[in-house]
Amino acid sequence: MRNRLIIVAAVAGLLYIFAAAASNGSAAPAAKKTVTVSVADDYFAPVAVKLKAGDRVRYLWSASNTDSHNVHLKKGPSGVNRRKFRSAAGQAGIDFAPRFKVAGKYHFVCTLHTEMQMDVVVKRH
Ligand SMILES: [Cu+2]
Repeated sequence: MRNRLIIVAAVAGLLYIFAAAASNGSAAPAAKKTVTVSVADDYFAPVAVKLKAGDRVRYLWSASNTDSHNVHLKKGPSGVNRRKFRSAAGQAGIDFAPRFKVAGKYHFVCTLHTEMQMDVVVKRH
């Protein structure tokens, strides 16, 4: 009886190990994701976003804005072209969805409202 229990436990353990190996070995690369950040009067939401390299942020200007806003990269990882992380300014209807290829910390501001700040942290895969 005790032997049977040991065998059952051993088989369960092996199955667990095989399942773990299969999920690690054959897993497709994680799908790229897009995180939406609201650009509103006068704040970003959320103010902290975590991504993996290759993901995007879609900045979505709130339809109820009465102020004009922009999104400008103030500080980013070395080697990143800051001009690619600069939106136009406006109240609404702006399309800005940069992709983050380089790992590191990105600090964004609205240059029209210095209290509007947010961070994107990008990790390597
Ligand atoms: Cu603003």
